[in-house]
Amino acid sequence: MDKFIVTAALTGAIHTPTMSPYLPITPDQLAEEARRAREAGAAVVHVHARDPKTGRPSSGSDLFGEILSKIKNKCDAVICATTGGGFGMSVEERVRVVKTYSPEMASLNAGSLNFSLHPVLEKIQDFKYDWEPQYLSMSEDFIFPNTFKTLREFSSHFSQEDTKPEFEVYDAGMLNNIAFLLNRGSIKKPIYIQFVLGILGGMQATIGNLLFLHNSAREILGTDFVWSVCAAGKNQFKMCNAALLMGGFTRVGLEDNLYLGKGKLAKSSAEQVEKIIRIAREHDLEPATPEEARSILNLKGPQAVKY
Ligand code: KMH
Ligand code: ZN
Repeated sequence: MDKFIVTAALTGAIHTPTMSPYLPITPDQLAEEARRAREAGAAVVHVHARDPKTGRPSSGSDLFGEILSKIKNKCDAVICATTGGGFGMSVEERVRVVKTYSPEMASLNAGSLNFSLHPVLEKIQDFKYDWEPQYLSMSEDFIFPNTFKTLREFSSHFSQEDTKPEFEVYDAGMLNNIAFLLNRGSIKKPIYIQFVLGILGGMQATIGNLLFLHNSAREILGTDFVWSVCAAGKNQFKMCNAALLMGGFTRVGLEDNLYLGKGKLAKSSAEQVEKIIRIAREHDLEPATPEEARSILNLKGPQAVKY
């Protein structure tokens, strides 16, 4: 049986509490959601921190440490911590989780882009918290900064901690950035790429775009990479299905998509994990365990983290 890695992105920093009552906020909720996603077949959980009282994306280091250790105590999934953080966080705030807690893996956004969610304000008027409309509205004027200086500095912190970068690639130019970092010796092969589609500011979540990005990656990186697809919004499962047929891995979770199907809110990321595994088994594909994912991704192991 071929094995594929399922990542569950539990909460993120783009959806806000009013959008779904199922969005996990507190460290205990995140640890429970990680356990459920692992039980459903996810090998990796991708996590952000949120203020436990208001659900606002947070760069609080102690908070992130509490989340990481609670997840580690509840399940053996690989933890991929975000260095993307939330709208408006400084690069120092974003990368602190790697320097402080030395996770096995963390996201490394491979370039800058407009990254907005402001149109959602046309659909929701009453918010639970004042910060929500302000946060969403500021995203109209937000550029997600990942300059070459940031890429160099982040790569250096990742290699110092032996933290595996999951390169978030939103468009083809970012593949060139990865090649640049390889040529400079800032990073080393094999590369792990998360193709991120469907974000307002990035490429649309279409099969044509995924094929284009995959072919571009092959041209630039040869075959020394493994990859996954993260599609935000309603095309999440279509794109994950395409990735399965292309030999890629899949990312689901409420960070990227709040729904299980048309008009039906997902009650947990675990429900989405179950759905993509059901689809995969129709193609005779089995989900990798966390240990298998560690070997596929050359991770240092949970004993080497600092949380
Ligand atoms: N929110 C996803 C679209 C990160 O956390 O560094 C991209 C992401 C980036 O997960
Ligand atoms: Zn994220």
